[in-house]
Amino acid sequence: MKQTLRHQRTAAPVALTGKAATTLRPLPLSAARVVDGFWAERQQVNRTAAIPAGLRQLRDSGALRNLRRAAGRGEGQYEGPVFIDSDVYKWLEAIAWEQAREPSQALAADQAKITALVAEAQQPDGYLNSFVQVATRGTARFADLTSGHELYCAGHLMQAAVAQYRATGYRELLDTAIRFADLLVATFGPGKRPELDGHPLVEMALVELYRETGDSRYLELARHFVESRGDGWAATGPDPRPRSYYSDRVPVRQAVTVEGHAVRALYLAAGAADLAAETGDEELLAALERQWHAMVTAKTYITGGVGARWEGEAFGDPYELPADRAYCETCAAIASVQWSWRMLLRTGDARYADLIERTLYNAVLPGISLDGNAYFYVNALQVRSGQADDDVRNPANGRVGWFGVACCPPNIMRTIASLGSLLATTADDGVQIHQYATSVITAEVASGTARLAVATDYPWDGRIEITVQAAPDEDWTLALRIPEWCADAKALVAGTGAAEACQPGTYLRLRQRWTAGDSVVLDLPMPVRQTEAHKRVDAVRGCVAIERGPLVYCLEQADHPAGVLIDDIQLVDGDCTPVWRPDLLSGITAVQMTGRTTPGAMPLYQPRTADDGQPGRLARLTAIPYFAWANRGPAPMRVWIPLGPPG
Ligand code: FUB
Ligand code: ZN
Repeated sequence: MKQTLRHQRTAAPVALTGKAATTLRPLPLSAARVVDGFWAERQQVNRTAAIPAGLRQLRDSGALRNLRRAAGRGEGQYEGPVFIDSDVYKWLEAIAWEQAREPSQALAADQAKITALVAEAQQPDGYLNSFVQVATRGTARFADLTSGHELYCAGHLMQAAVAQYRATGYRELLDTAIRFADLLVATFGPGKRPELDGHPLVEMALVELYRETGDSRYLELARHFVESRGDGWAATGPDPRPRSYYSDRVPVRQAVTVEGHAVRALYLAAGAADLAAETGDEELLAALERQWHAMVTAKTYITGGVGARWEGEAFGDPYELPADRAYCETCAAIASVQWSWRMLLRTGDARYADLIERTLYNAVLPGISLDGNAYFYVNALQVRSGQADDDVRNPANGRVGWFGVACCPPNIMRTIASLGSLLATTADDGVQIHQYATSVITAEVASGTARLAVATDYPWDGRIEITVQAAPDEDWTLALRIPEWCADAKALVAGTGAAEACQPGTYLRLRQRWTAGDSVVLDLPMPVRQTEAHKRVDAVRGCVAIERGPLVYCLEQADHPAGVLIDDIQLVDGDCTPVWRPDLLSGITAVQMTGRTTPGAMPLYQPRTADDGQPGRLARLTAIPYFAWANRGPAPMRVWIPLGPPG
C-alpha cells in the first residue's frame, strides 16, 4: 500500500481547493495530533474497542453479507434497512482516519478486504446499492429516491473513499466512488432526472470528491442538489411525509430556520456551506448564517443536541425543547458539528467553534459508552423512575451494542477518529487553536513551519500551556479561542510578564516573532455554573442545569441512595463544589451540591397551596458529566434540576 506525503497533506474530512473563499484553512490529521489526555483516551477506546466491535456488527447485521450477495456470491435474502451499506462506508471512513493517526497492518488488511468486497459488488456502469441489487434484483434502481437512500449511500461511499485515499494513498475505493459519481452525473441534474434524494448527504460528499479530484462536474451536481431543494423533487415517492421532513419545503437560500428531520436538515446545511465556500457565494453563506443563528437561539439543547421530536426525528418549534422526550439523535449532533466546522472555516467566527465544543462533549460523546461497546441513538436529558418501553432507541432502556438502524455507532467512530482535524487551522496571519487537547500542531505560517505543543488536563482543568517548538523567523499570530462560557480567562506570554485581556466568545490574538521555547499559559477558570433556560422553554422553567467548563452535568440515580430519588429532588441554592473522583466512571470531576427531597406522596393534581408544605429532607447530591451517564446500567437521570426553597 502506497503512503505518500501528497495524500497525507490533505488527510482530513474537509480539505479545501485553492479557490475556496474561506477565512481559515484546515490541517490534516498528521499536523493536528491528539497525543495524550481526555481525547487521546477516547481515541484509544474507539480504535481498540468500538471499531473492532463495529466490524463484528457489520458481519452480524448482514451488512457485509448483503454486499457479497450483490457481488453475486452469497445466498439468502437481503438483510436490514435499505441504507445498511452506509454503515460499512462510515466504518471504512473511521478506519481510514485511524490509519492517518497511526497506520496499522491489521486495519490495512481489513480495509483492503472490505474495499475489495465493495468494488466487487459494484455493477459495470458504476451503480452500487446492495438493497436495490439484491432485494429488487436491480429492478428498482433510482425508483424510490424519496426513501430509498441510494444517493445517501453513494455519498457515504464517496466520503469513505476520499478519506481512504487521503489517509493511505490507497485508491481502490476512490475509483469505485468515482465510477458511481460519474453515473450520478450522467443521470441527475438540469436536462436529466430532476429528482433529489430524500436524505441529503451526497451534496457534502460530492463537494469533497470535487476537492480531491478537481473534477468540477461533481461540484456542479452538488450545486444542483442544493439549489433544487424546496422545489418538491425529494418528496415524490411512495413515502410522502411533509416536505419539510425531506428538507424540501423551502429553498435553502430562502430558509430562515432549520426544520424537519434533523440529520437531513444539517447534512444539507453542511453541504450548502461547502458549496458556499468553494463558490464564494455570499448570499448562500448569509442564508446559512441566519439558519444557524435560528437553530442556536431557539432549537438547540444545552448539550448542543438538536432535533427535539421523536415524531419524524425532527426539529420542533422554537423553544420546544422538552428534557424527557428529547430525541437528540447522535447523528444530528455529528451533523451539527460538521456544519459548524464548515461555517467556522468560512468565517473564522468563534461562535461556531464554541458550539462544536459544546456539542462534542455533551451531545456526541454521550452517544458512546466509556468502554466503547454500547451506544445511545437518542440522547434524552431526563429519564424518570419506572420509565422503559420496547423501543430500543429509548435511553431509559440503557445503552445497546448496535441498532437495527445503526447510523449512529459508525458515525461516532469516524468522528472520534478524525477529531484532531477540529483542533486548529491556519490563515494568512498564523495559527488558530479552536479546541483544547494535549496535542502537537504543525502548520505553515509566514514563510516557514510552526510546531506547537499543547499540554492540558482539559476538560477537567482550564490550564493550557502552549509551547513553541519551532517557528519561522518572522511575526505571526497565535490565535486562541476564549470559550463563551469563560468570563475570567487570562493568558500569560512567558517572558513578557503581561497578562493579555481575554474576551469570551472571541479569539485572543497574540502576534510576535515566536521562537522555539516560547510559551503561553492560557488559564480558563472553571467555576461551577448554574444555567437557566429562556422562559419560553416551558419544560424546564424553574430549573437550572449545572455546567463546569465545557461540560454539562446531570444527576444520576446511581450516585444517590434509594431515599434520595432524583425524580423528586430540588436544588438548594448554595455551594456547588467540584471534586476530582479518580474512582468514579474512569475518573471524572463530579460536582457536590445540596438538595432537598420533596416530601411524601401527593395526588396528581391538588388545590394550589401558598407554599410547598413540609420542606423535604436535605440531601447531598453528586452531579456527573452528562457524557458519562448510563455506564452503570439504566437509571433515572436528569440534567435540569428544579430549584427549591433555600436551605
Ligand atoms: O435515514 C438514515 C438515517 O436513519 C437517518 O439519518 C437517521 O435519522 C435514521 O433515521
Ligand atoms: Zn443516527
